[in-house]
Amino acid sequence: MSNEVKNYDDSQIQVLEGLEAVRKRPGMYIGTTSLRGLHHLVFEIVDNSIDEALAGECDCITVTIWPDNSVSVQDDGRGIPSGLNEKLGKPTLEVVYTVLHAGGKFGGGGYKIAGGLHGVGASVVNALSEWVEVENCRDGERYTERFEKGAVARPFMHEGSSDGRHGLYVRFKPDPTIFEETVFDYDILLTRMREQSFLNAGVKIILKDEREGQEREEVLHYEGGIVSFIEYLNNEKRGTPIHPQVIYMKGEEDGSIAEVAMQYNDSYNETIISFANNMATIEGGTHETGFKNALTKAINDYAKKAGVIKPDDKGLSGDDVREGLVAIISVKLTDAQFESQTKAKLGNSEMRRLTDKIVSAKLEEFFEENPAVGKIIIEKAMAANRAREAARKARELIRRKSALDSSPLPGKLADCNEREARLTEVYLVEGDSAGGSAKNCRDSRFQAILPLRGKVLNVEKARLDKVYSNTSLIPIIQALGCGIGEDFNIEKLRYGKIIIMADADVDGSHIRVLLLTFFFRHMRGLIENGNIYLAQPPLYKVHKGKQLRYAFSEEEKDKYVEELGTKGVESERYKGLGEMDPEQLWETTMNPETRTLLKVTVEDAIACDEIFSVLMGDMVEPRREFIEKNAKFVENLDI
Ligand code: 28F
Repeated sequence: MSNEVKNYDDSQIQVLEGLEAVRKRPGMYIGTTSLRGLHHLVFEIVDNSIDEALAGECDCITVTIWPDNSVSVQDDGRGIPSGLNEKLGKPTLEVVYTVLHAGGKFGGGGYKIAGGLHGVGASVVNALSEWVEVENCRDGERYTERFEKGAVARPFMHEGSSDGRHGLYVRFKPDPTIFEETVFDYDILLTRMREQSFLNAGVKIILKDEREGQEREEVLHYEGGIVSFIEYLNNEKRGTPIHPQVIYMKGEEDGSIAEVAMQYNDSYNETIISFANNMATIEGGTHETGFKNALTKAINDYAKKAGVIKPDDKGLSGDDVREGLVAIISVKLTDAQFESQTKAKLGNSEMRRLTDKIVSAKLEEFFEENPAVGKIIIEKAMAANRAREAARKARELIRRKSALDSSPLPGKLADCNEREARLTEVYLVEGDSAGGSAKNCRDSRFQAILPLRGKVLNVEKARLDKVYSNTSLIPIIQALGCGIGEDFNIEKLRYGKIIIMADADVDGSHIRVLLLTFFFRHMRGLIENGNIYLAQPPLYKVHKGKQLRYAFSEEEKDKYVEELGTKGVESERYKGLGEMDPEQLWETTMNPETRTLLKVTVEDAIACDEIFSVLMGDMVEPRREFIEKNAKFVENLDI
């Protein structure tokens, strides 16, 4: 430990305090220190290259995962100005990487439109990295600097000529004392890089994985921008487009830009994905509201003009006109205001007016110029309207029926005594035998059991009226008590936790996906509110004499076999929940003290949406390919 006294000047102290603040409360700067936060580091650095691309100065961005699980990002932009920052008397590069918020937005200058602003995130990434190496090629010269946990480790150096190269190269290794997980997931980076290349038409992003045995490379480059995004989403995985061209609209006002791309397919689901300044607004906001209002009005106006709807008819609802719709809304604006603390809902009211104005004008024009397509779209909305009418009648029938036998709860439900929802949980159990043993071992004070009858309907391919007349779904709808679709009201939910308990085999997985698809499509509020869980029954019983262990994975089984001393040890794979006696089922899967539950969260609507559309759509090919590609995701979700 060197004993020289470091006399920091006040700017060094400001730097160290700033970076210390980031290391103390990383969540304040990157959301979480989970896998999502780890990948957010890459997104922050890439955003700075995207800014350089938006300035028209960079054509290609290369992102590489290295064997030591460091990541490098390289662009061919101008490079960071090589002079000294006049205020601090330090190289601009060092200031961008060590002073919090050193960049345009906080230091004056442009505005944040691409999720980053030339270095806004760089100092945060630096603070949270074990080391960062920067190579800056600017005006034919090459400069380097190295940092460790945010502090300068090797000072700024002018290395000489850049041999004609220009741009910035940053390689960093996240600090394992901050991040629980430091192994990068190629697919998480791929999803976001693909999104960025759609949202910034013409920017080429190359993603490489150089790790042993999983070398991969993908070039993401779409001149078509969000039109290409629609083509990507509407490929065979979601259903077949019902009109050839993607409808594209764009408008600007007071420096704000709104872009919309949309296309209908033959499925019954709507996929609307919106962005503000290239960041996904999963909870929507004013830009989505403006789009939806204009869409519903434009289609009703056109249907009335075409005589398909009588002037005094009720008209088509928002759900009717959005059935089978895939749409991307991307807005770029200066002072973006977000409503929810997750920054996932846009609040600027001017964006409602802007998207409404653009979509109204452009759609009317489009229908005039493409009457055949207008007709197809109206016919689909009319069919959806008829199905909704049928669903309403079916729902009324159920209501009347349950009103008649005045027991709105399904016969099979073994309810619990506690009436306060947040203290209770209901197990949705596959099959009567497992349902029977679950009823025997549960704690009836707060645990309810609903055995599921037969196969749950695949709602991915069914309209609402089929859902209401499906004997396996109706008991679930009645037991939960909060309605579905337009009727959904989470205040009326009868249980705090809804726990899907199915076998750890293929059938069990299928039931899980069917139920998750149903909840995702018709009761998404339950997933967003964190009410849905997956029970984790053990895979193996490992025993030797009186000693008994339950293993929940292959690795755990091997570990227990090892632990009990291999000879005389037996391990049996549980085929189904029914094989377990009530005590074992209670101990391993239902006792809150000892069980493991997996909470299902809508981490990324696109990924989940894709999973349900692909897994549950009726196209076999993409389904198999998707499972192979995403097995680990599916495993993680334990589907
Ligand atoms: C791998 C990550 O960070 N690329 C960057 C630039 C370009 C400029 C810049 C960056 C000082 C404080 C504004 C060059 N010439 N890739 C990147 N490329 N930062 S970061 O300027 C930083 C200024 O904020 C740049 C003219 N204007 C801007």
